[in-house]
Amino acid sequence: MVTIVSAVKRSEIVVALAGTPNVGKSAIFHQITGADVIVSNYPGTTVELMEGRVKHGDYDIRVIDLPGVYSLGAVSQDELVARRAILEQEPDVIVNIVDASNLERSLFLTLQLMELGRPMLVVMNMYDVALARGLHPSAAELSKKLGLPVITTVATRGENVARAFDEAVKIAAARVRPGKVLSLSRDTERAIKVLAGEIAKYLGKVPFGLPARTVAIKLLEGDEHLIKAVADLPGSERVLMRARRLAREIAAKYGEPSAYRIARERHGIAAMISREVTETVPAKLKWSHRLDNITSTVRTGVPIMVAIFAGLILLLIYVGGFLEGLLVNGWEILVSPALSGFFNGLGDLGRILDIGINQGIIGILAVMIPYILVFFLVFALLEDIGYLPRMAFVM
Ligand SMILES: Nc1nc2c(ncn2[C@@H]2O[C@H](COP(=O)(O)OP(=O)(O)O)[C@@H](O)[C@H]2O)c(=O)[nH]1
Ligand SMILES: [Mg+2]
Repeated sequence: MVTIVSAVKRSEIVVALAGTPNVGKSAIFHQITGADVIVSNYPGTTVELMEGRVKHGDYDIRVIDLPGVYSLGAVSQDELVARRAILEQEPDVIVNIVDASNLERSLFLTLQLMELGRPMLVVMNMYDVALARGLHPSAAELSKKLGLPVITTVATRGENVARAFDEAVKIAAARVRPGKVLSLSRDTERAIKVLAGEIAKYLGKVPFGLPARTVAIKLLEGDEHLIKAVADLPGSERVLMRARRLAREIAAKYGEPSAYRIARERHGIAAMISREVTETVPAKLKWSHRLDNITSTVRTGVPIMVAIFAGLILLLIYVGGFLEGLLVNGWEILVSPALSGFFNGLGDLGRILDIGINQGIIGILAVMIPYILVFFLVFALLEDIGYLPRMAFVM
């Protein structure tokens, strides 16, 4: 017998943007949706949710900008809304925006989003910031680790955003679900397996159509929202009791509440993936930084200081000497004869004055102006370019 699966063409696709705060979610949301945006409170909460509509090929797309959160726990209202919006609105694709320059922190949320088992795309934004910091996270490597498609973007410049959106729509239309499960520690996985077995066996149905493994993890974490959802179902008592017992065992073994233990294991996975997919290249220093480094470390700074002083002395000898010759000769050829002629006409006193004034002025022209002026000009320049404090530093 052939089962005919309903082939009704879905014309509406719901895309949910999820990510930690400040990863560029809004920047991407506005580029995708343009001006057609509705802001409303999520039902029963004070948390604002933005929604935009846009046409894409045959599809009407509804884009939801979820609150930025670091985790999908049920602790803060933002977290709960982000989670409820995903569980209740059933987006056809979750677009998880991560920060390429701080992957580790972003991936903690990614791991939790993956557990929801919905079609998903990872957008690695802030790629320019990562590169500027000498970080080269590889989209291909990350994709391999997560078992999800990954696209890099620079939202502020609009780079790759249209491609990411195309890809998201494709994933939604094809309903590709993440195939990969990232395992926690062996002990935790054992508890999860036992509890997931109980859930499958005793619970009439799984809340929100979540995978049994995910519900098991949430119950082990003592997640209020999921506990409530499970409590309404037939067969819940046995499952919840088992969950409490397993959570106590984890807590006793590790000396911390099971929720902390599970969070710690997720952090460990996030850190490991981030390390493994990111190549670190020392960022190219700007020339001013390099100059700063070489002038203010002793090994290179002292020779540079000696060279600058030697240069200053040579400059004084040559430029000062040249100016001295110019000024003294100029004075003696152009001014001195006329001055002497004038004073000599005044008799003996005049001759004495002539010698005094002439010598005095020649002294000024020979020393004060050429050497001291050059010296101060050079010092003013060194001060202005900021060398003097560096020189003081190496001394
Ligand atoms: N350099 C750089 N800045 C970005 C990028 N994407 C977003 N930003 C900036 O990062 C800040 C946070 O972006 P926003 O979209 O508000 O983040 P949200 O909190 O995730 O909604 C804003 O100042 C953006 O202009 C990017 O790819 N590169
Ligand atoms: Mg935002």
